[in-house]
Amino acid sequence: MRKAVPSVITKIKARQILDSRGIPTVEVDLFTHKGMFRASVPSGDPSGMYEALELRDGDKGTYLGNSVNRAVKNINERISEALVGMDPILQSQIDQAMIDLDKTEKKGELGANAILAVSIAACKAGAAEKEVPLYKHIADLAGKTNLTLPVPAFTVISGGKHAGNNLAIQDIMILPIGASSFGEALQMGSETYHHLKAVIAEKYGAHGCNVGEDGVTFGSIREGLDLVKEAINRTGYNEKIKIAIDVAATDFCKGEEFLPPNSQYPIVSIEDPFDKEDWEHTKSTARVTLQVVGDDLLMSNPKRIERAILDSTCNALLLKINQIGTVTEAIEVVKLANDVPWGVVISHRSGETEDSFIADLSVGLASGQIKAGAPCRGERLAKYNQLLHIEEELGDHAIYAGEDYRQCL
Ligand code: 2PG
Ligand code: MG
Repeated sequence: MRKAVPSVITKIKARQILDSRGIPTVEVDLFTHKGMFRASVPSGDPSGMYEALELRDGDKGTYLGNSVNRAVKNINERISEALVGMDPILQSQIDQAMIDLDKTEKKGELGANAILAVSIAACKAGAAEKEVPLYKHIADLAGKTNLTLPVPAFTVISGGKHAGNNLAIQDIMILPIGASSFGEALQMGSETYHHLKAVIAEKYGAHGCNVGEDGVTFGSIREGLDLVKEAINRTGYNEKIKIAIDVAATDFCKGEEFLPPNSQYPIVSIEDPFDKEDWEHTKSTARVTLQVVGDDLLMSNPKRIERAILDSTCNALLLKINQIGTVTEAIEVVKLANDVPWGVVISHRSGETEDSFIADLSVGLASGQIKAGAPCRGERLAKYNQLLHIEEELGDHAIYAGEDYRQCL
């Protein structure tokens, strides 16, 4: 319901903060007559030339070249000048104004980190202006009516670039698809995680457990899967918890087939089984019933998503909002995936902040799945705990995606 005096953006103030890896990132405070709305952006290992560009200062003497003072300045001067006076409800107009101001394909002029921070803050302000929860505002923007709590993909073992161990693949995750609510799924994830710590400590001693960038870290693929299977057995949830893996093959193999030993393990989802430019091998995944998630393959880029849809090179989209750069464009690529229909995983980055925006995004877009790391570390739990808040707020209307996690349209 609109008021007699519509609220407008009155001020935008950005600053540099540090992310969960201790690397600078952008935070913004956006003001309307309703108050102040804060947002910050994540950062990950860059996947390649098709993703939106993070603007970093490159001065090796300051934060090893990673400071984001130019992106902050772009918000405080150019973006602020363009957006002050705009109605925060008009998300697509706000995002388009920044795209027009930037004028480059990959948002390298203002920085995708600058643009996304403002886009998210404006989305929060838009929800407040309408006096609805953030997830509801996002659902309205996307034309969705079926608010749904996603199945969480909890990272329980990290490898690859995210950990200092010998495990080639990047993540082993657990999906509590048999839970009856998000709250129960979080309990299952936490219990499995703590059983896993005990299983590893019994086998290798306490030094076998480390906390990696997204969660716990560990050794070889089969060894890792056996440990996770044993931890799930100890919880007693067995059939209710499935396994997903992120191979992140670009980081370690070219043109080689990675075959998950899914006959022995309850693996239901596999991410990036081949190098990101290996479209030929990836085609072989079209025949599988397994969920094949495109992360590095797609880079959340609409052109690559369209190609993958035509070539049937995967059957699920991993959406990393900072690879695309605005809330409006994130909604559009999810629509592309929904139309196929593909599964949709809303994803965090390895470098995160306490901002829980992706939790609301996953409910508003009814993505069915969220990947936000281990059930430990504050910046990961910020997302999972926000989903608890949303479930509580929705009460009897709360729907947990559960076994429909791949086709939650
Ligand atoms: C991934 C993500 C999250 P990064 O590969 O799925 O784990 O990693 O943010 O480093 O790209
Ligand atoms: Mg990945």
